[in-house]
Amino acid sequence: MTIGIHASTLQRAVIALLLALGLALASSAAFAQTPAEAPVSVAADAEADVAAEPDASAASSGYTPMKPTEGKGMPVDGAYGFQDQYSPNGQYARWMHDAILIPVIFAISIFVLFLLLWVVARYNKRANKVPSKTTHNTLIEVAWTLIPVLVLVGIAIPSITLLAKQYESPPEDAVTVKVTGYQWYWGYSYPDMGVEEFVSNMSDEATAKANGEPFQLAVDNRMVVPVGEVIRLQITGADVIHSFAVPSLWVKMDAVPGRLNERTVLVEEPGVYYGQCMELCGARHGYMPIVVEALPRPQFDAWVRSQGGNPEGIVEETPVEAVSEEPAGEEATDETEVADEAAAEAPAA
Ligand SMILES: [Cu+2]
Repeated sequence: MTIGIHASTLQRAVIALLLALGLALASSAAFAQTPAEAPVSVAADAEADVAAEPDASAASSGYTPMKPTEGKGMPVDGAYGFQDQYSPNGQYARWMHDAILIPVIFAISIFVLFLLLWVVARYNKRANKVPSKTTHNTLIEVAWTLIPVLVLVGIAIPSITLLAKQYESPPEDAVTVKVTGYQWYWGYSYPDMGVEEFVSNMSDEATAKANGEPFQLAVDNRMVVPVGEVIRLQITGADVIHSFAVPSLWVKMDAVPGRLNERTVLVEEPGVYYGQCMELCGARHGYMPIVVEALPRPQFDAWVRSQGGNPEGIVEETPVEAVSEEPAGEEATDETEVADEAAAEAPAA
């Protein structure tokens, strides 16, 4: 009788353990999968439309918006976990998640489950008529203090490394992009290259489809960056707090009014990368997507010129004497204002 009960308890324990193992294996298999090469029929259909689309300014400037690659830089149906990463920080973060965090979590969960089942099976009233009076065991106490500490240190090292990488100062020649969140669209400007702020709004469904882009992620004017170069993102908000986030580039930074938050990003491959505002910012929060288009340097330069900027950097302001001849206009720069103030103060002295 006792043996019968014992056996069935063990049987249940083994089944539970097998189920847990099955679950663990299933999810690690899912993590290992890369998004399958989805059919590109949508993109292919749209290619002809876009090629036929007349775009005089693009043609003359040498810049044509790049076609997105299906499944790259965008969410994939039925997928979970991180999107494929196209920046060094993103790849490091994904490696940390897949190779460290997930195995540690599963190992600990399985171990604790095993201990629980073992206690249930071995130390119940029927199996263990005379309970032990043990209260202390130095070896076990040292082990269950030290081992968790070591596990946490093992996680903390790559975690703090990742944190530090994300906040590394950009090199001096980094391309600066100022990103401003508005209710409910984004504005981008390239102050060092003289590209004035332009506004980026969500495309309507017909336009997005025609361009082979995912609806509600496509925009009319993209943020264009050079590939393989460090980009200095200066992010702020104009009205409320927004959050600039592109999952496949491992970028997420709050856009706070009155603050200039900085993040760097380096895109390793040319491509079109989609993101969204990730701070609840009002009624149309869900409709202010972000599109980052990474281009090789020559195409990027062509895009900068098409926006009226100079990829070599803007020429320094004209000397003060040349400026002081002109009456202070509405578009007076800081320097002319300073010059005017100096001129006004001079006779009084
Ligand atoms: Cu927003």
